[in-house]
Amino acid sequence: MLKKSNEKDSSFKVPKVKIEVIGIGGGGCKIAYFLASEIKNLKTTLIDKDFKLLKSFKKGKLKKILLTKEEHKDKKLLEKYLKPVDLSLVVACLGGETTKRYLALILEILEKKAKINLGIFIFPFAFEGEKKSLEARDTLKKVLTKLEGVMVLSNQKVFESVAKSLTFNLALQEINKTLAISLENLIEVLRAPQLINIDFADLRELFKKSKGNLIYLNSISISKETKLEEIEKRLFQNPFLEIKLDTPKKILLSLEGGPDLELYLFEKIAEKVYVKNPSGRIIIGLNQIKSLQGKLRILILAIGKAEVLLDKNSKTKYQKEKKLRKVTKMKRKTSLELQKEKELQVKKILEEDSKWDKPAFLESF
Ligand SMILES: Nc1nc2c(ncn2[C@@H]2O[C@H](COP(=O)(O)OP(=O)(O)OP(=O)(O)O)[C@@H](O)[C@H]2O)c(=O)[nH]1
Ligand SMILES: [Mg+2]
Repeated sequence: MLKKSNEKDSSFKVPKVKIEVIGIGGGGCKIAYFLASEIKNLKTTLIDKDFKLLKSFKKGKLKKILLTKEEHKDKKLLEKYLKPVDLSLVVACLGGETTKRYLALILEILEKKAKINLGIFIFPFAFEGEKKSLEARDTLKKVLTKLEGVMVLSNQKVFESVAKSLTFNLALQEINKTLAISLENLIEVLRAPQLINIDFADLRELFKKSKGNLIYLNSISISKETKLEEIEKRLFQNPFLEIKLDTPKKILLSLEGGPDLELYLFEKIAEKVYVKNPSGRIIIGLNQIKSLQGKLRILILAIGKAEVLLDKNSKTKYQKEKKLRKVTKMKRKTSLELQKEKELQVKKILEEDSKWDKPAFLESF
């Protein structure tokens, strides 16, 4: 019989992984604070220049770093207060000023302090303007090689997928929630012992000697009766990711179910993931959790090249949409003109025909 993961077993201890979430700027701090409230025992550091905002975060054990806006002072402050960890999750909104000014510096310090640095970056809304979009892309390019991996989410996509009646704040909370679900699952998998274990060493193996990887992260909880095609669709369809991963280089897959879970289902799901990456490496974790009776919880962390982000010629989505709007406008204008031309032609024919008794358009019948 399989051993239950939540049973205490002193002979099977996983070394404690030191994980810290670091929020930068207003948006980054808000998201990091939310993650800290959702995920147990998560070290949290909030970095911003806005004293009032930092003060508003009250619950839990938080480290707050108030930037002075004097770069040399801030560098010292950050070097002093950012402590060594195994995994740092750096959250920032790429459209923010603080992020633009400080992200690179913070990552340079973190490169020396954390074994793995993962960036969780939010792209601005399209309505914030093309300039913001381009700036966000520039910031991303500047910092990409300082991180092992980056996950890029899009505020714009939230708007496309939530109910129109939702208030602005609630809509933003949706993205924060989706993010928290995936990260919570990842952190749990790294921390808790499993039947087939995924641990921090596997994460290191995933990012071994390579920086600037693009991350696809998703976690789903579903009934084990769900059709395989539906599971696959949901697993590979995180609606908020700005950039999709086409051909993953390496995949980490964690499958968890209740004591009633049949092994063949695990095999079938793993197979679906395997075909996405037949020549690459897949690390699989397996676990049984009593509370997951009748359910499945699947986590996927895939990494691939982030070249798409660095391509100078690739236009931002906003630019593309703008171009599309122009083309549509042109087409509309042309079809209107055509309509007018047609009407004029018909009028002409009718005028011609009025000279005769029978209208021309009846002749074809
Ligand atoms: N997903 C999400 N995005 C947010 C949230 N709060 C703000 N943003 C986004 O953050 C971006 C602005 O960046 P901020 O981090 O607030 O700005 P900043 O870095 O503090 O710099 P300043 O502009 O000087 O305040 C915009 O694109 C917002 O849409 C949030 O709670 N969730
Ligand atoms: Mg701010």
